[in-house]
Amino acid sequence: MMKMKTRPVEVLRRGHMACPGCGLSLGMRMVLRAMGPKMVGVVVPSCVAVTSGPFPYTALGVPAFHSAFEIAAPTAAGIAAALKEQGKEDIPVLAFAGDGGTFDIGLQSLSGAADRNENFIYVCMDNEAYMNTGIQVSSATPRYTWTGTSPTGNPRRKKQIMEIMAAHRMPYAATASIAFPEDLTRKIQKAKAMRGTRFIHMLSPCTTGWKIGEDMAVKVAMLSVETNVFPLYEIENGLSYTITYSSRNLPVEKYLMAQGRYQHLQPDQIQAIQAETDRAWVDLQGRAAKRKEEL
Ligand SMILES: Cc1ncc(C[n+]2csc(CCOP(=O)(O)OP(=O)(O)O)c2C)c(N)n1
Ligand SMILES: [Mg+2]
Repeated sequence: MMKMKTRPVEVLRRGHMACPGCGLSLGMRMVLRAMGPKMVGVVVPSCVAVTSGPFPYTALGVPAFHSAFEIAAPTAAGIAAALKEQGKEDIPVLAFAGDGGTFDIGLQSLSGAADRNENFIYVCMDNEAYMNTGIQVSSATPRYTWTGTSPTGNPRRKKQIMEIMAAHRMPYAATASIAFPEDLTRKIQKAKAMRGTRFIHMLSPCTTGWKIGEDMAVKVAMLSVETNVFPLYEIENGLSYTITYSSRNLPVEKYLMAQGRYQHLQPDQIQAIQAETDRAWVDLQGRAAKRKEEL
């Protein structure tokens, strides 16, 4: 008998409203596929909401609540509490928000929810700027990056959101990439099997804001990992670090020069980004090694 391959259930439907080649919508699709159709979603103003589509249409094949920009986390916490009250604790709640909605305007409400260890999964789709409003700097925008409000390059450094989340000593926090779907799927499934506040940080290449071709989102995401600009790792209980993919340690220039938003960089700026990336990578390896020593 011919072996039939079972196709995964696609929770993000066809005909969504994202730009062609959007890395964020691909990430949403992978996350939702890993979650499966039995869940409740939360979206807030961002490209996540654009992808989901305007009322009365939706590309999300699950019930979802479109909340306000600054309250993705408490909205998810409230829905989880209501489901518990109804005896439906087997239905997970997952919130999507952008980097602006997470690193900036939603940070205090996310921190409060994580401090209370509310029961939801939070996925930050980080495209490193306020994209759907026209490419403005956020605190997730890396140093020297071109955006509409940093035309000569962002003078500030990227906020270290994983360190902030780890400081809450929450059950689970992980980075994930659309270029590593198996790692991403495993992390979502692991998070789904846990309880309490779980945080996923996903770098989401944006064709428009990063000035890359429609066929480049996955390649650029892959280069972010292989250059250690965006390492793949997870943190359990805020303390136990595990690197989940050994990168090829490629020079950061390969990642930077693949994108229009970095074409203005001078050699000394590329060197500074390389040095900072190296320092962060050594620091991360140290944290992961410390964990092994302790076990
Ligand atoms: C309180 C509030 N302020 C501002 C806005 C306008 N607004 C909607 S989406 C958005 C940008 C969102 O940026 P980000 O969270 O990074 O998501 P992205 O669009 O990049 O996916 C802004 C400023 C809003 N909806 N609500
Ligand atoms: Mg953004």
